[in-house]
Amino acid sequence: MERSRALELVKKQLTDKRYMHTLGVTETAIQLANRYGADVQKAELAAIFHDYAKFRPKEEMKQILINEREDERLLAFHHELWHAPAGAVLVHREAGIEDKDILSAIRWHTTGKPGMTLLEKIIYLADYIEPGRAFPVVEEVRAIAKQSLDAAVLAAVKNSILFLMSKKQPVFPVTMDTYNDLIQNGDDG
Ligand code: DGI
Ligand code: FE
Ligand code: FE
Repeated sequence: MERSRALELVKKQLTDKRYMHTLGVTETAIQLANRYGADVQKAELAAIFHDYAKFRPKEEMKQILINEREDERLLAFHHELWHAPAGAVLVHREAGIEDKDILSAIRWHTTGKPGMTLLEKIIYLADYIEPGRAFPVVEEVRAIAKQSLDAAVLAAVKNSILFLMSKKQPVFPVTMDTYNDLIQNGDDG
């Protein structure tokens, strides 16, 4: 799909602020794909569509997770986690994206997963460090991203978990699994 067509489809789904975030993730994902040798067109499309389901009604997302037999543990966790797997389903269904690599990068962009592919890592990280992000550790993670993709993904996962813990929020098991996998199997663990 053409970039312009993808952006047109996504813009209708998002607020202006979230659309700006999407443009930031897209530019960052393209840079990371170039730096780390990923498919640039897949990175671009996955980034454009990554938050496609962000503003879908909770009930709609819940039904999708049930009908598509997604991880049932999600239902006991915050609905913020639902837009990633629901997004993969809806981007396939409504935008006609069939590429498994792209859909998988969308599906895992919030929690990560053990054994992430290059494209999954790029979308996860681009979401965290795009230019619109302004939390305290983001500069540090941006700097690491210039040196090592795995080290930067690990820093992003670690800081996400620390942030959730500092707010007394539960951490989804897959987020912890992602952290453990990177620590035990990553190049920089
Ligand atoms: O959609 P974005 O805001 O661009 O970013 P995202 O998809 O990475 O994260 C969406 C939200 O999900 C964010 O507010 C933090 C939350 N989140 C991420 N991992 C976990 C989580 N919430 C819980 N409870 N547990 C997690 O493991
Ligand atoms: Fe998201
Ligand atoms: Fe996002």
